[in-house]
Amino acid sequence: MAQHFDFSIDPDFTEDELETGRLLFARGAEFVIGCASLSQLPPGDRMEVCFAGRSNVGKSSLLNAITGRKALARTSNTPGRTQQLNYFDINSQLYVVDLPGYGYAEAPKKVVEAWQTVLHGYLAGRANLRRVFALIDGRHGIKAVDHEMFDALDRAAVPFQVILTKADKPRASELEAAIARTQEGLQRHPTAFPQIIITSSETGRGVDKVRAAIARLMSEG
Ligand SMILES: Nc1nc2c(ncn2[C@@H]2O[C@H](COP(=O)(O)OP(=O)(O)OP(=O)(O)O)[C@@H](O)[C@H]2O)c(=O)[nH]1
Ligand SMILES: [Mg+2]
Repeated sequence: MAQHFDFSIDPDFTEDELETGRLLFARGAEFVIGCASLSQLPPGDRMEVCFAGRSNVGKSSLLNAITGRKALARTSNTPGRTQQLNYFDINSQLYVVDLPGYGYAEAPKKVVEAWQTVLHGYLAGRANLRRVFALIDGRHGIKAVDHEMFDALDRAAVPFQVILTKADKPRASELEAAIARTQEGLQRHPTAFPQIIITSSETGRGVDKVRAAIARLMSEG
């Protein structure tokens, strides 16, 4: 019998946890290195989380939002712009990694294949990677390429948590539908974390919860 998972929306954090999250990122972030290959990764001497998702889903924008820095990570209207694993250091305690987007149809096949190798090698092999934040566009919900990525995470037993992005764009009813489809789609992924965070880098919605979720992970050691 298939197991049934409940995916709750917008986890509750205490005031203390939200404050801890705010403080964690209050001193901003520093760009460390952009890695084009696995041999360039910095030593895994601290906790690490990463932002993964389709091209243009809003990974770099969310990183800028949680660090309160408008142009820390480069954002772009041109999909596929982030071509490296971009490492950001938070207080010498934590790495947040901005990953290159996947599923960009117009990228040359060779480029796509090379990236998949790097990406999958990273996701499966990075011992200090505690959680992947899997960003999904709040207008569309999970697509086939996202399922492929989630399957890879399931196989590598890397826990991931879904963050819906661009929540300012869809109408309320469209957002509700995308949430429902996402909850449904996650049923088949045993390594999905059972809480979904709804965000907008434009309005700031949910940004405090992303910070608190990362701070909670750190407090869990
Ligand atoms: N309305 C709205 N637009 C957003 C939001 N987040 C990102 N965008 C826009 O979406 C586009 C892509 O954002 P990025 O943050 O560069 O997306 P990305 O996932 O890093 O893209 P790649 O690095 O190419 O994979 C930019 O034009 C952003 O301004 C949001 O919350 N609301
Ligand atoms: Mg980017």
